[in-house]
Amino acid sequence: MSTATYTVKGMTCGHCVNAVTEEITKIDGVTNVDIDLASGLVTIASERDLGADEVREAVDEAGYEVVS
Ligand SMILES: [Cu+2]
Repeated sequence: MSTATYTVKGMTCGHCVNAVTEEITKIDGVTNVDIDLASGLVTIASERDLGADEVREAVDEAGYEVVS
């Protein structure tokens, strides 16, 4: 079990949050995604350590950008 936090730029409403949540949830091993819209903080719980590239790709797929 591992937890990682990223900052995502560009989310402005609940639809954005849903889109990002959906894409990240598709990553193998992800068990939970928690997003704070105001700060852009995305907390991901997973069964294995995720690569930053996988997360970046999923967020990109949703149309947003990981900034840290
Ligand atoms: Cu939105």
